[in-house]
Amino acid sequence: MTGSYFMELEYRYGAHNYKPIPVVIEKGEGVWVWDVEGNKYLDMLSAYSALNHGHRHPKIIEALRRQTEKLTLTSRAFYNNLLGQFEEKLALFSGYEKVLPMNTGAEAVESALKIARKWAYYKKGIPMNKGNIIVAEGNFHGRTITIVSFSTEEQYRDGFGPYTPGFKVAPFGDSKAVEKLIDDETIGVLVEPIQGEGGVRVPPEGYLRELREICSKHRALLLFDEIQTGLGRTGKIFAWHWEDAKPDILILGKALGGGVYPVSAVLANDQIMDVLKPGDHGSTFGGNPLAAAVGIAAIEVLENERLDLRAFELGEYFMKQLRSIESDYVKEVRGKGLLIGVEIKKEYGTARPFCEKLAKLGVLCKETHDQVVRFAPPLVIKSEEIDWALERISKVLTEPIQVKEKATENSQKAHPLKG
Ligand code: IF1
Repeated sequence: MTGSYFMELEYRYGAHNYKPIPVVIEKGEGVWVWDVEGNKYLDMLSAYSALNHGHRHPKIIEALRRQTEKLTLTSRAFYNNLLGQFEEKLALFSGYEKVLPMNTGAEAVESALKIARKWAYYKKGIPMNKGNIIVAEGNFHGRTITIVSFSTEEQYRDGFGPYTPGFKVAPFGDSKAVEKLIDDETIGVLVEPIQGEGGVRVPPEGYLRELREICSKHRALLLFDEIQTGLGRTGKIFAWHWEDAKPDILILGKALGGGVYPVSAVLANDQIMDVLKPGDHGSTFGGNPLAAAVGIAAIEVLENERLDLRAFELGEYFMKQLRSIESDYVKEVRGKGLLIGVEIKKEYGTARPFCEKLAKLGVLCKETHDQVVRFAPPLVIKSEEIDWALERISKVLTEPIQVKEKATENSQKAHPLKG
């Protein structure tokens, strides 16, 4: 069966909310994946950092397999013997007293917002239901109605109102603008330490630390969404370590599931987390024994293989090599650790054709925000494999291109196999 069969099938029966790069993957191992026609690719997207451990890491697969032979789901109506072990592991590893286990990133963000709001009304004394939370322009925290309510990206909001009130937006990277927005009803500040979807935007140095100071000064909560930046990706276990700016509430997801299972969590200390009482919040699948087994293994692998250090060292190397490519098309190379964006100058069209060409040469990556090619390989990648990718990236960034006029037709509706 060729790839087009499976693409047609998805197109026929699936909602058209994506326009994937036309590669149909059927097998993955480590940093490599294979398509249905047997072609091999280096995965430089890693499911947006959910595959920090690489595809099917043996220790994680083993933990998953072993747990499937004993118990997979109980719901939180009962205890299971794995959950407490996972919570202990994650709490000690992250430096927080309490863990709230959820499944997806958006759910964890929603949960964090609920906790922050409840803390503000019951502990800080903000008048009930009057609080506001400050977020950053260009944010991406998920797709629920509340989360898209404070997105600044029109497409993510359009048609999904009415929107949830209670959010204010400050420019990303500008701590003074945040402080100006703080008033007596401010609950807290929610940001990504580096904006992923926003185009791999690294804030000016000091931003995270200044936000920490501002929040402490005004008794507002600092919330970091480290769903994408956490667990080694930026060259530190958490991106907040770069500036020693510990948030009051830390939100994790993606790689917490070791690339095999959705596992997310909210972390906070007792005095914040204890606003949740039995019945206030929950999830059928959150904290299930399979998720807990996988989560423990994911953290163990991260620690044992020092994936944070790998990201640090290889990220420096990769970024240096990318910067040394003499390309007319590149406006900027930026990032931290192995979260790297290559911005393409507007006059050379969007980043998409570069990603498509790279896919043809065996390097999988994905554009973000039209102009940026994002490289975020699994953290288990070796320097030879980075060199293998660099050869191809260098070719695509230096060979002549045809600049196409921007299509006027709505790209979301275009057939994936045509055009
Ligand atoms: C898609 C983007 C990345 C996230 C941060 C929360 C979530 C995400 C910082 C929600 C999710 C994903 C979602 C995925 C593509 C991807 C993405 F391009 F859309 F923005 F990574 F950059 N916070 N990001 O990055 O987590 O509920 O999805 O588990 O197609 O929407 P989720």
